[in-house]
Amino acid sequence: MKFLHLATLATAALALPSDSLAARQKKTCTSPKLRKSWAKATATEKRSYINAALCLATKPSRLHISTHRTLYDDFGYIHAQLTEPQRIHGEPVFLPWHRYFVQVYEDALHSCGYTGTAMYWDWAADWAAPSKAAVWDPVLGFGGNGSDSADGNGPGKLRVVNGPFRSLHPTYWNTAVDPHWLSRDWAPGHPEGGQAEMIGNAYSPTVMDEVNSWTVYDKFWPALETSPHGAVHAGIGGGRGDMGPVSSPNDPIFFLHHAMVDRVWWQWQQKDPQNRTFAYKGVRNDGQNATLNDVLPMLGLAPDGIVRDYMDTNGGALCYIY
Ligand SMILES: [Cu+2]
Repeated sequence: MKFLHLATLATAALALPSDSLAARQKKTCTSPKLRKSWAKATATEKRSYINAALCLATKPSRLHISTHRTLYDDFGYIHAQLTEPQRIHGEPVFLPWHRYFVQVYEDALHSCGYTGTAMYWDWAADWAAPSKAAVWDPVLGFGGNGSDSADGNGPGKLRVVNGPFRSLHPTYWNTAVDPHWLSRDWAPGHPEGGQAEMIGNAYSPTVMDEVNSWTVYDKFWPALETSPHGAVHAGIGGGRGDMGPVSSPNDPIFFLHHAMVDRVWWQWQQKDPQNRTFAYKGVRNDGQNATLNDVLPMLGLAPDGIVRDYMDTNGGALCYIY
């Protein structure tokens, strides 16, 4: 028994470098692709993106587990599994892990015929009236809020009733198998108290200036993760929508949100590339100091990565700019 355990550990240790090597697919990045804002993309680009996002729900799962069958469900599942217990939030790996995750999603869209790049929702530009943003367009967007009156889900989840994703039927709610229709539960605004809808005040220019004013990574990432990032999740997901629980990649808007988080980080890095591109510091949830050699687990959805290869969007395993 003991021998078996040691053997397993040894195999795991041996397997790590080659897996990571495969993950890196290191190539020189000579012509980085430009990631666009959804609001600025053409109708053709939007249609193509939406069709590929829908196609993921027709592709087989890569995970070989019996509870679900599609590549679409893999994303919500992986994110939930890596959050309970916590391995990807509240620690320095938050930014590079989600950067890699968005890239894995972009690659999956390519397997569904999409030829463009990941796109972002510039919520910092839309903070005062987030519900009016182009991303919620019922034809060339992700549809709108969930509805109290829509049946099919039960009372705990507000089904999205319009837009191209209204028939999405995610398998997971948090880590539990709980098939339901895609749900959203936008946080209402309180104009009398100066509170914007969807908790927009938490990603206002004032807040973004504060976040961006930090000059060291271990102050910058928690500021970005806690307020703007968390508020957008809670503002869209509320208590009864998919962006709330840890299976949040169920909602396709997750990837436009996280591309925006990635863009804020990228812009921060660009302000002082020499010092910030590989700036990576802080304490991990296991109490150890974070290092550039830390692993980015993908649980079989894609090869595990190494933080170092996901710090520079213009080198390592990546090749894009914003
Ligand atoms: Cu996350």
